[in-house]
Amino acid sequence: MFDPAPILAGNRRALARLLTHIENAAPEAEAALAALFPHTGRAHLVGVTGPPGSGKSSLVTELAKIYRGAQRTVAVVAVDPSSPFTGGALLGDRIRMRALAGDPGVFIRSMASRGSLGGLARATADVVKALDAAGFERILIETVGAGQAEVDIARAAHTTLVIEAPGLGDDVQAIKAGLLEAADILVVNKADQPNAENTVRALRASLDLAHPAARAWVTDADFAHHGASAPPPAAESGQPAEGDLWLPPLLRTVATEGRGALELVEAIEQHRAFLQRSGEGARRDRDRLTHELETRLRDALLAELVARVGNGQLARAVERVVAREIDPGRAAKELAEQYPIRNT
Ligand SMILES: Nc1nc2c(ncn2[C@@H]2O[C@H](COP(=O)(O)OP(=O)(O)O)[C@@H](O)[C@H]2O)c(=O)[nH]1
Ligand SMILES: [Mg+2]
Repeated sequence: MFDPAPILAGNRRALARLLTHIENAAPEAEAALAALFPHTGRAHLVGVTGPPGSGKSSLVTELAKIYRGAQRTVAVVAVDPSSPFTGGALLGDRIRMRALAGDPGVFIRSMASRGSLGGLARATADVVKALDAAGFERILIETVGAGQAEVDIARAAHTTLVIEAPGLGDDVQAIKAGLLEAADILVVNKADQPNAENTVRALRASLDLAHPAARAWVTDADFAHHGASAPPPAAESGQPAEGDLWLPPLLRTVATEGRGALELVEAIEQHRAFLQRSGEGARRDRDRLTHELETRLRDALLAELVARVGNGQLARAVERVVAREIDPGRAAKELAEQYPIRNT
């Protein structure tokens, strides 16, 4: 029997052990997560995504420092499938994070790259649940905004930051439209670089495409955060006449000097307040849990089906589809019909 008490009481060794079980998809993890689940839902999850080298880790460190200064406990989850646990990038992260070492109000975890990216996304979600149950108030999740799995991880957060920086080549183009749509706050880091304004301009142009109605609200005075939660424009057709609307602000930061980090924390907290008062937070929570339940149900049913019809039959169906003897839809239906629904 898993005893959740040590983790709920903040025992770091018990927590670290559980996180390892989760990463290894060990059988112990399932029971532990079930016991901890009623204690989740309190943390505010912040996804930090963007291209490699844009300064995500540097920014996350600054955000963590500010939260600690405000007596908030913070957990950091660094997800980078391209860098294994002992890889150079994460070593760099560790050195950077040394400023936070030894602080019992901070917990830092780098996710090892194991199995599929889908598996990584699930393991990350479960690691975050464990940290949430352990009482960390803010959980910062760093991911490289490269593929769908990373976008999914970022989307699973309450507040998603998309970080850009000048000098990364054709950088803004590299931001997937889906990622930009998922952005609650946009950051141009490395604002100390001379070509930062080009990045700001390019990002704002992309933002206009992703959020056409937001155009008038994207403000970006130097290192100042302007009220991002504005009433919708009365003149704009098709807009609700009242209610809360969040329009992603665009902020500039210099992570290496900590500039703009306080404004960024303020923007995150404003977004959190917006989610709470508008009901949008509850809606996102429901969406996230619905999605998780459906994904797990699909996986379970598929595993069950494969166990019943056998791999041979599945392989034969694939061959028939490849040979164009049968279309994938019919093949799936035929297999599914062999799955007896029990009424017990
Ligand atoms: N000039 C400048 N360099 C920065 C800034 N933020 C981060 N860097 C540097 O950019 C490099 C990549 O930063 P890192 O935080 O590891 O980026 P990540 O790959 O997105 O996590 C490091 O050498 C940082 O020191 C900044 O605001 N200005
Ligand atoms: Mg990093």
